[in-house]
Amino acid sequence: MWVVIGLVLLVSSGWGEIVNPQMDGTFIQIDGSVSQRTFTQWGNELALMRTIGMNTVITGAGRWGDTVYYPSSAAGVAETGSQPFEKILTVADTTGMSVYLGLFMDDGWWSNEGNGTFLDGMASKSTTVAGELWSLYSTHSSLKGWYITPELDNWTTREESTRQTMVNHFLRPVSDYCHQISGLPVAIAPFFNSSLPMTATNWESWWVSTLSEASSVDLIIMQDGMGTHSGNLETTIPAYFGAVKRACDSTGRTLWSDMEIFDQISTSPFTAIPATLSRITAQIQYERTIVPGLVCWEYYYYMSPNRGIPEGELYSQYSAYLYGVPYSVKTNVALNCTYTAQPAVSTSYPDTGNAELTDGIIATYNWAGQVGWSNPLTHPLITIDLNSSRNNLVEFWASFLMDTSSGVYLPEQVNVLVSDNGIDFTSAGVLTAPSNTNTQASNVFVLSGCNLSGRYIRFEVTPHAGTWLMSNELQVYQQETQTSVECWEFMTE
Ligand SMILES: [Ca+2]
Ligand SMILES: [Ca+2]
Repeated sequence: MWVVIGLVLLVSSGWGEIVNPQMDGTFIQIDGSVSQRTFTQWGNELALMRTIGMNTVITGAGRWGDTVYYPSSAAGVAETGSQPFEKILTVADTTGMSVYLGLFMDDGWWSNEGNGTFLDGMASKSTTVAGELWSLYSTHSSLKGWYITPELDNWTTREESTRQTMVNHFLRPVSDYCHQISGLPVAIAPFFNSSLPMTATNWESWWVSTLSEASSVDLIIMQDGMGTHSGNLETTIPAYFGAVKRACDSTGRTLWSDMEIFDQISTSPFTAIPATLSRITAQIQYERTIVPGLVCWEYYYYMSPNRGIPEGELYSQYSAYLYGVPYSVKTNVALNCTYTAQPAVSTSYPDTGNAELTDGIIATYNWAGQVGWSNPLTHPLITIDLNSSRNNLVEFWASFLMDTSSGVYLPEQVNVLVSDNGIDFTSAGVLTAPSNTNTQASNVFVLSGCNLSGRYIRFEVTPHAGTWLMSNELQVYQQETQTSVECWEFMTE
């Protein structure tokens, strides 16, 4: 059993009422591209979030380094974007959502957590951001709190003197200032790494000291580490969440989870894909037994239908789970399957391990992840062996890099053919190019609405004449219909 308290709202939609445990909101990263979104786009995005029961948005930093995402009069900063905070707050006012605004981040944080002078500078910039955001946006009814963006962990400030320097020169002055100007709650989002030697027990007393001294920090939103694979629902999450929960309880603070809904594929560059629905429902059902609030990291990048096809697929599955309606699960049955390619791939952009086209990674503007053909005069044929005959094949994806400034163009046409014996192929159809193509990005061609069977799947690509053709992923989806919602074993214990 779990008890759902705090943030949860029931939201009506065409599907009735939410009947299963949910996430309450999300962080929203603010970066160069997200900051450009229009008022209409934010309206659509927040409406989609409300449909899946989200009522809380926590934005990324208003200032990162010298880049600001709102009109600032601070010296030496450059504003980018089209005032995302103003747009998010305005939409949230009308939809009854709560917004926490992120303050300031500097990449130097990671090497200066015990440097009082550096931290004084970060505190000064953070309070300037808070003051400016308050004077710009305090009239918005949806503005409900602050998010101090730099992250704390169970290692960097483990020494008592370093911890005190961080509290005295940064955490306490910034949180006190936010309380003083607004009276609104202040949040932070720490993480743990169980491979580091500071144990959960020692971290508990670290938090008791820190929260006792930084009395204006109200809300701890702890990263669950499930996406980066440092979190585990049976070991590390009970240990570290339990420790911080006890510290919060004894100091009168609130603990929420920062629930990771991605699955990290590689470290450098950081690459991640949306997590599976079954993992996400397991996180929700277990973490709800510990904390009253779940916000995810993060909705737009991993779950928004406006972001891309895999993200939209997770949104659809999650919606069906929430409302308890039957839904279809589509599985990429080409994942890690072997394939052949003709003509041979360019040695300049090789196919490392002969595996890049089915490794599950849609490599956006990552040259190493591409499989390239230079001006191929014959149409490349890539034939995937699914290992056995599969039925209910409903969707085919082919992802291509476009970078016109480097002579990399999207194909003219992509066909799919299927075969049971690898010799006789039948045409299955033509993939549809994306309606909005993006240069210096991957673009996914899709053929959907099929119902095919076969063991060998061939993609026949007609390149744009005289240019580079670069593919990074081919996927084949098999559909199964589920008739009941996910039910995880923790629920019945
Ligand atoms: Ca790939
Ligand atoms: Ca490659």
